[in-house]
Amino acid sequence: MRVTFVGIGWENLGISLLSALAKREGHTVSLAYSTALFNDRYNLCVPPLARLFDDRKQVLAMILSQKPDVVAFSAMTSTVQWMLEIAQDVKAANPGVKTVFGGVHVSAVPERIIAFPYVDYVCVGEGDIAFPLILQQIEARIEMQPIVNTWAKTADGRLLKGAQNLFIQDLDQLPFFDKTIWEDHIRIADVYFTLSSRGCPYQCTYCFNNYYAQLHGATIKDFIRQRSVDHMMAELISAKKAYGIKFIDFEDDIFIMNQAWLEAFLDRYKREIGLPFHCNVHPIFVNGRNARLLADAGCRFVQMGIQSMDDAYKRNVLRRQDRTEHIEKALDILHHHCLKVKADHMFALPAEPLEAQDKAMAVYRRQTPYRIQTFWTHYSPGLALNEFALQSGFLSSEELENIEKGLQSNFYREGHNLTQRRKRYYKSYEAYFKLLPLLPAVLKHRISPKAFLRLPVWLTHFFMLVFDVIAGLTKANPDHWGYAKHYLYHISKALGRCLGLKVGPATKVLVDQAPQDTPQSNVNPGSVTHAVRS
Ligand code: B12
Ligand code: SF4
Repeated sequence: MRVTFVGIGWENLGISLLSALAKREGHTVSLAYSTALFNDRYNLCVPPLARLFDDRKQVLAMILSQKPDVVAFSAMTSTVQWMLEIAQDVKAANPGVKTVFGGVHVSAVPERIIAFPYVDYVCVGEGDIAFPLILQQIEARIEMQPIVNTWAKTADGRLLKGAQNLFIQDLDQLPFFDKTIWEDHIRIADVYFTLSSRGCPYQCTYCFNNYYAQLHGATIKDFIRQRSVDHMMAELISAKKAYGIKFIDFEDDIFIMNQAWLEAFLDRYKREIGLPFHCNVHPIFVNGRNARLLADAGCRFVQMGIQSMDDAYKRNVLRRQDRTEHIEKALDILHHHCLKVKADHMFALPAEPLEAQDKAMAVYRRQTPYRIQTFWTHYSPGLALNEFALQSGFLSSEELENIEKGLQSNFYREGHNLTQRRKRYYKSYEAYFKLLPLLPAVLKHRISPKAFLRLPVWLTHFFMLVFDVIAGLTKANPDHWGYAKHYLYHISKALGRCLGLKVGPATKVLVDQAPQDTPQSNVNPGSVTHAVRS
């Protein structure tokens, strides 16, 4: 059967994995990809340029030209609206095609997504077992039976809800991520995305783990899973050969969660891979030993969530377990081991005292991360933070309903329902936090956010972008360079297309060996170890 995944903006590891699983079952997989230039739902949103490079029509034409039996979408809140529109167009052009939706947004509000007439299946939670079964059912054209983790519409309009599986426990039974489908579009060698684990021990109220962990009725112990060192290493060795990768980005929520695993992995990684890499850490898990081992194995950059420096707010509203003392200690240790820290910081959190920004400034001045990555609070479905925001008047139920339906997705560089005064206040701190890493020590106390308060918001925003780009590029983070090269590649490809010139694929394959070849690729979906919640 022919399956087309629809990708937007960046590589999506959920798609990569489901593609490998579909291929394992003998299906033909292709990808229809939107560059979403200048509206990538990630960093850049410049509407006039986004309109200029809009490739929606091409994506639709690409999907239809592949004559798929199934079109599959992996949706975040930032992308679901666009995907629903594409699904509608696909169905209008070819009503026989089945559309399947999954991903974090869909898992939070399956009832909203299945309600759209052009959506046939939604996957709630993990799709590793469900997706191959959905394909099997569509292919066999048999009478529809409920499928685990899946809601489906029957021909006569009934809704069939499958049982919610417990989380798949043995990640080694899964194939490697299928990177081959991205080769035309993503510069895989620049930054190789991967994951060793799933799950997080915490449930911060603004994070998807907050509801995802409870989806399958599992305990936290069942939720946190990790691939074996062998399985992880086999993927990296294969990818290094196939693509000549230069830098690895481990996107695990907390890469350093399991000290024993980390030590065994880093020992082999250092000897057999030896490439610089990036990973996510958590202040509570940082210690002298793991920081030293990370640095020794080639880790150059770590990303650490800080979000707010108001301890009481953080504990009571965000339910984050770390305190300022953990953060200061972690920054000390990481800097001592020359690990460059990218700190995640949130603005416009509902009812957070304004002084939280001054507390953060004091810490950032003392222990300046190489980059402070700022996020403006947005509300996505399923979060416990939404309840708080509703009760405290920062969010209306009408807005939440629109967000859940994918009709309103505020971008992450704006705030939600902010007064101009508040917006200006946050913007001035944002610009200052972007500037801090560039300032010599003597100027850190001399310049303050007040310097930006007098400027119009748009100018402060412009300065902030400039500081951010300078910090990213001068600190030689492959992440930044990778992002810049990604844009350059796609802009030249678009221009080339206008001029009738052909631009080659984004990734050069060195060895014709698909990195999704897994040591144990003959597991069928029905036999994967799992338990069904009654
Ligand atoms: C890697 C990552 C990124 C990467 C790659 C993004 C991408 N396109 O995949 C980068 C750094 C680019 C990124 C950027 C952003 N990210 Co991000 N990211 C992640 C992260 C850490 C891992 C995602 C992942 O690969 N998981 C592993 C795969 C295997 O799991 P999965 O995707 O969930 O897929 C499984 C199931 O969901 C299901 N499934 C998924 N899709 C489908 C489709 C079908 C048809 C079916 C049947 C099943 C199915 O089956 C899969 C296998 O079990 C997650 C947090 C997390 N731990 O998941 C955040 C996360 C997805 N990101 C998030 C956000 C908000 C963003 C940004 C908007 C933030 C920002 N401004 O920077 C941007 C948006 C970028 C974009 N346009 O896509 C949020 C999304 C919340 C939401 N409700 O939408 C998350 C959940 C983080 C969080 N703390 O809440 N991100
Ligand atoms: S620690 Fe990070 S990944 Fe874990 S729940 Fe909190 S925000 Fe999410």
